[in-house]
Amino acid sequence: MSRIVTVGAAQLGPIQRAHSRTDVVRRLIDLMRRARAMGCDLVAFPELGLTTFFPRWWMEDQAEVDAFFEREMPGPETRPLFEEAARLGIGFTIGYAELTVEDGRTRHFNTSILVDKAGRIVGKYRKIHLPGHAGHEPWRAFQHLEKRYFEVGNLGWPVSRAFGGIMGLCICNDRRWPETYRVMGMQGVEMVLLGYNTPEHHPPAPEQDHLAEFHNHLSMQAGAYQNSTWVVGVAKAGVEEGCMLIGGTAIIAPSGEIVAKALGRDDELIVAACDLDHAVSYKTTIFNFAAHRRPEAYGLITERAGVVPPPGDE
Ligand code: CDV
Repeated sequence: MSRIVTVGAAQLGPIQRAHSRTDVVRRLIDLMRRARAMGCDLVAFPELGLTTFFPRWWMEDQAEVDAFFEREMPGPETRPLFEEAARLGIGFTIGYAELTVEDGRTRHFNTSILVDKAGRIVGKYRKIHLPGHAGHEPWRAFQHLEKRYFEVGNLGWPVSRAFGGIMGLCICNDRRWPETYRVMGMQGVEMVLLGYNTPEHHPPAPEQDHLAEFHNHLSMQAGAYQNSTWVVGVAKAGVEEGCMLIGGTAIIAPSGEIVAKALGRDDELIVAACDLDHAVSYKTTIFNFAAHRRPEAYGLITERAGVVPPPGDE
């Protein structure tokens, strides 16, 4: 048996601050058309895929910050993307900064959506692992203020039944945390789609810089294998406003093997025919959760060992 979902991972080169949403949507549509011409059912775009990665700047004027956020999806500038997807009959995922009012309160999230072939939103995720810091740290070459500009996502990790399988979303830093994949793995996820903006330079620990691409793939390959799922990781890459972002966009099989990988750091489409049934072998043998996971023992082990949370982890 096979259930093929042909996926395009559409890496983006940099988006500078001067680039308008309309400029960016034009690039996205170009990649989407190329994906459709290559037989894709679905094309995945990166985290914050409509604007530059604005958390690199300290801003005090909330109106200036809010200009990077979408108040509706689709809105006037993004509707052409949805219309083109429906016209072509291709699904997509994209990340964006979401401004919404819930119970009378204005809220800001780092969000990703899954859109089906008819242009309907069928999945939504708000980033949970927000990296960086909340206060101004002028010693850094650039800021990473996700903790200032976004709230922790409040939707958990829901999965969607779409494209003939079970699809999940996460965003950038989430890919480094086993919990991300495991929560979706326990819901039977078969394909996790994620976007990232990862600076090559990590100001608090420059000794890790040369491993940035290795850690990117290590996290995604481990998440794929340990949860028997496809993982599609899509970069925004290249020199954006003076900050070098890694590339390494990859499509990873449930075996943990990379089946397609971007070569450069610009707009680049990679494609793979992903058989969702590849996951079945792992889900029913080595990673048969029902047969082999021992959640009752995990609690006991930490309790008996007197494990206390590390400093700063309360
Ligand atoms: N956008 C991100 O979440 N970036 C982080 C960086 C700051 C480490 C990442 O995990 O790639």
